[in-house]
Amino acid sequence: EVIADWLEPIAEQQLADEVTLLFADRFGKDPDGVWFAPGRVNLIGEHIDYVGGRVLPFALPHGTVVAVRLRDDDVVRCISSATTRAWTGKVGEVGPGDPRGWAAYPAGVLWAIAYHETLAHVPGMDIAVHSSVPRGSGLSSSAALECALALAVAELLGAPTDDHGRSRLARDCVAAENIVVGAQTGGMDQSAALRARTGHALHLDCTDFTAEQIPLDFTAAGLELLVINTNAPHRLADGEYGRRRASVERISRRIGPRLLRDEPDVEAILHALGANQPAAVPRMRHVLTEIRRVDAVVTKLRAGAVADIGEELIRSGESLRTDYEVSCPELDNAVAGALDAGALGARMTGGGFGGSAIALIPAGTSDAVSQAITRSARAQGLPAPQFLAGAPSQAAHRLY
Ligand code: GAF
Repeated sequence: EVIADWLEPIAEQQLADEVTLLFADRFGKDPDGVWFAPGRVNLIGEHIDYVGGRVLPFALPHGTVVAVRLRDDDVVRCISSATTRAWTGKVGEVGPGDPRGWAAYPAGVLWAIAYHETLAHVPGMDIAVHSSVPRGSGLSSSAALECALALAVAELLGAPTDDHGRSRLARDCVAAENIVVGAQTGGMDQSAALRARTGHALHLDCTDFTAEQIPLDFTAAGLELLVINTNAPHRLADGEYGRRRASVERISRRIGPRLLRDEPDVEAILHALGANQPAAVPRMRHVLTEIRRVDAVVTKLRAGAVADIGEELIRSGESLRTDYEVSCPELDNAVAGALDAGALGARMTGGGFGGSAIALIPAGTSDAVSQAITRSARAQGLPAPQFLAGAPSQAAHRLY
């Protein structure tokens, strides 16, 4: 008998209490407030945010909280419940690659907010971080940290936090990641953390970052969305992600948004490309077909046919595995195990090379499916995965 490892979300009140305790213990005062931002999964639209595709993420109930207190000087102090490594510095000293380590995320956000003049002046502050999103799980714990802090700073210092304001904050968080952390990620994760809505997926157009909310109710359809954290090591900054991005960015720009997104004859585009760049054909086949699968899923969701998106999820995962080559044995096991155990669809989610998969399963089968995946992971000598219930949840907000 195997026991599947389930990760329940920590209640917001408890997260707030814990981070407040940490803050008071280390800084000797109470924070001005506590802000929460969620982790995310992407339903479909993988590795196309950075070529101006449309993507469909939603927010998880799991998230990261920051407790913040503004200071009278320009000193920034960052601590986290996840590490004893603290950071003390000044916004003016932050820059590309500096600081290194986890503090690059909060320091980078403050730097970007100042750099883009989202706020005229970013003062010093004390920051404590605490999270229920497993790190390195491909569920965007780093975007959650960035976005919780960005919202905190905006609310404390009076920057707009309506949807337009949030989309500017998302841009700041992306800049933090691209420039200070040095990871060439797109804008999907930060947009999900700041702009998703309970019971909806965020249909985000990554050409101009306009978005619409698509109702997404698995329960009403008699379904559940199982999230499988493979516990395989996963690193976005370590080259493969950037290489994939570089391999399609220039070609996508040359093809242009009309052919990239609207031309029905994908084979004709690939045929023309194959004449002078045959090696790029599989990568671009993923991009072009994934863009069209997102459209198909949105059409099905709008028609209330949630169960029918399963086949698109399967095709997306196959495309990521064979054409884009961003999967790994742990992800393949999660997907195959879920489908064998009766999932209607399953695929890797997020950047890949480890991280998490999602599976669309009939309601009431999550125990059986999670046990089956755990069993086959063990049989193959892979790390025991961890399971989360994927209920579309609320974007970043203030807890108190
Ligand atoms: C990571 C990145 F951060 C996103 O921008 C996106 O490219 C995703 O991988 C792949 O779809 O999460």
